[in-house]
Amino acid sequence: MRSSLPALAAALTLTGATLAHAADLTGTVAAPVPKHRAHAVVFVRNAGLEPAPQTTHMDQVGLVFTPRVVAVQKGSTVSFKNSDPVAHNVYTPDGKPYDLGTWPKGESRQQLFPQTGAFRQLCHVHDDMIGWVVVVDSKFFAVSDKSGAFKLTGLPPGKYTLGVWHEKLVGDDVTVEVTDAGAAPVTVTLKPKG
Ligand SMILES: [Cu+2]
Repeated sequence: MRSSLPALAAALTLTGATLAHAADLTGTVAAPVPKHRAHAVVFVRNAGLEPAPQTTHMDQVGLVFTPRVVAVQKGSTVSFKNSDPVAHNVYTPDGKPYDLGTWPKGESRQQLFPQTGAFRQLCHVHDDMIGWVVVVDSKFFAVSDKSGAFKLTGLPPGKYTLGVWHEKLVGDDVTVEVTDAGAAPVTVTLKPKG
């Protein structure tokens, strides 16, 4: 083991050098009512980077879409799982509407999201269930937690415009700068629509 330590140290140094120019941007979403700090999607509007679509998961647990809001990059897939002992359905009336059908516990169905926008996810079996898939044209995005905190990871140095989406509120764009030294925490303020 001892002989491998220099190699390990070299590898760590290399990793550090590779990541030195990217920074994490932390921030907080502020809202007039504390409960609305959560589930805001904060995203970089102008990163200008290669797309990197992924598969993201949304579950149905205890008759609730969990998480309530998922954000994905345009071209990504969302896998909808049913974890309840009752059948659930997933459909949206938004954008190009779809209905994925109804399926039992333990099964999943996938949907591709090729267009940007905010798409409600609803269930024909349970009228009060609602979740959101928010599709952004960006590789840098985050959903705020209960306290309003969010983190955009791995931003290269540069000036960026942050946009925000919330199911009930709106917010102005915020300009931020990431330098080799990192980025100052940012506050994104939500306000009532109109
Ligand atoms: Cu349901």
